[in-house]
Amino acid sequence: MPGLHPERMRLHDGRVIHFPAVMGVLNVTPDSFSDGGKYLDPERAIAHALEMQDAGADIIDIGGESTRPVGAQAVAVEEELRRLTPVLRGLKGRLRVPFSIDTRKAPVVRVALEHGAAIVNDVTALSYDPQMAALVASSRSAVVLMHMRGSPENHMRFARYRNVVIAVTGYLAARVKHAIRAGIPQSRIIIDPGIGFAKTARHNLALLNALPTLCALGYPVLVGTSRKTFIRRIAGDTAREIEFGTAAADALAVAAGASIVRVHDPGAARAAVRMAAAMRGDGTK
Ligand code: PMM
Repeated sequence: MPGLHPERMRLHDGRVIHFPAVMGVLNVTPDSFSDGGKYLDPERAIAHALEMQDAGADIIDIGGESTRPVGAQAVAVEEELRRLTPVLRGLKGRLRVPFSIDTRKAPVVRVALEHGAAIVNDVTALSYDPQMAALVASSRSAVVLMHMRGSPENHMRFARYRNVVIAVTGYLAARVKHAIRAGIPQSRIIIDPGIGFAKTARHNLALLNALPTLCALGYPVLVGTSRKTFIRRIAGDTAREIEFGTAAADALAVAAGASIVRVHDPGAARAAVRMAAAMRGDGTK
């Protein structure tokens, strides 16, 4: 099993992601929470992925279906692929850093893998599409298993817990077991508490405070707080307040043991993450 604070992950193509790492978000969607519609045009999406790479993103997370925490609309496989394919094609040979595909659907993963995806980011932790676990296992890609309740369309109805930390930790432990049983190696599994998914601000804060408990499961932990509603509520709603609030949350998440932060502004996150890693004693990366 990987150590408490894993230092790196080796991908199936031999590339290595050093932790703590910054994952830059590319939403090729009309309706994502903070950047919906901005990158629906393939040329703009491609340019933005390359900008994020230049700004210091270690991974680019590409998605064609919004999973925003307030009532996202389900998208058919054909539409998801129509949005993603020109972007994946356009990035071929230009993206040096690995990319993940943010989807819950196996047919979308298949196409992304053909275009070089190294990580599958499934917000349903391999529970939505029955073919997903076997596909991830056979492709030897890494996988992000995220906690959510309900579906991206209705999850806020399920934001009630006796103890959110115990619920999320137990769920992720069970999904890890499922992934391993399907043949996914332990060394390619990443877990994620799913900040904002079926969670109120109080739940998000409890989980961020409990990151050492999640890290104790022994897998790299990914945290996605970027521009989410609870950041806006706490830090303020101007662009600067949202960005500083996100950077503070990223730094503290890394200080508490997170291995990957998923963000819209990789430049800001990189500085915050480097600082936190240095203060945690990991050197300056
Ligand atoms: N958040 C969003 C989408 N995908 N994937 C993972 N693994 N973790 C997250 O926290 C996460 C995700 C929603 O945010 P966006 O609409 O700003 O991309």
